[in-house]
Amino acid sequence: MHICFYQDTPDKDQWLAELRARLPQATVEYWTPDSPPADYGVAWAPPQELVDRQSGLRALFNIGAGVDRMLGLRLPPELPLVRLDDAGMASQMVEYVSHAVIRHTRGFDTYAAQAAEGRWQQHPARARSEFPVGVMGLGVLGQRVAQALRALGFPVAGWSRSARTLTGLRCYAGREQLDAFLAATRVLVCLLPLTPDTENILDRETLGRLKSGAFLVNVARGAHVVDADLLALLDSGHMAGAALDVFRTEPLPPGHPFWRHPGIRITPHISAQTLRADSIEQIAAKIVALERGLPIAGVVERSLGY
Ligand code: NDP
Ligand code: OXD
Repeated sequence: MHICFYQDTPDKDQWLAELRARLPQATVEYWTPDSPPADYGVAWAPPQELVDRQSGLRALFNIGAGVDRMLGLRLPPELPLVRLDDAGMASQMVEYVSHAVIRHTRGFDTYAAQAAEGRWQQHPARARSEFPVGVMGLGVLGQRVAQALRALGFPVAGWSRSARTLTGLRCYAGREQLDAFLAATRVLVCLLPLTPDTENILDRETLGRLKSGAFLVNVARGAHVVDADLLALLDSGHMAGAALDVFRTEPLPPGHPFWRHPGIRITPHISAQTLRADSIEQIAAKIVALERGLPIAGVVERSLGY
């Protein structure tokens, strides 16, 4: 069995070594245009040339949960594309979003600013019921985040494409229920995949439907948000702030107004990082299953884009 690997990151040699150790029966090579035909591809953001030259792949594994970049390539229609399922990302996402929400709802930025001035001043506590949370995307990550915020005592609703029933969550589905979901939400968490249906979904109109003093946590993809609309709503006071981990252009360009906006907290796409050991274990187990003719989870529904 031959596996071609591609990921343009400093730890690519460790990936190769650990894939080889986990799959000793396989030949695992870093992909180059001269690589021999492989049975499986394991890649993050590969060039089109890899897909074009490796036309005999039995499956292509995406080293991430979001497959928008892979689907930006011309892939053979019948090639199974497999995403990472959690692989250690859900608990990181829970930590990141819980931190962002609590930092906002407890006013910790205000206290940090006061401490920097040496000022001792208490503000009235605010009830969690003042901050109804809405999680867009109730998949592998969104469900875990929604349940964690609920366990922290926030009222939590969720929105997905198909109707779902989840304990303790008010669930909304489809475009026809989007307005009602937004109107009931003050803290909006975006955990949608980026697809033609969800690109630019967070614009002046949708964000404008949130309860006033809204707060956005975007940990999905930058292209979900219309940047100028978010800035306008922050400046108008309709939105109280945003925690943004993902951007249309990454790295976020130095002159982008998000960097300077006092209501925006920025992190460099780290809310849930790919964990090498967990990811290799998951991918290798799926390759072994495929070799045995068994079904695997995480195969992308190409017609839906996620
Ligand atoms: P899943 O594919 O498991 O879940 C996607 C969810 O979004 C599902 O609930 C799905 O609905 C819903 N959805 C999809 N399209 C629509 C639509 N048009 N309208 C309403 N709901 C829709 O994804 P994950 O939870 O694993 O990951 C979500 C995204 O998070 C990834 O695609 C990726 O972009 C991002 N991500 C970001 C990371 C970071 O570090 N910042 C790390 C990892 C992921 P349904 O339930 O009906 O299928
Ligand atoms: C992913 C990501 O999609 O890291 O896994 O953004």
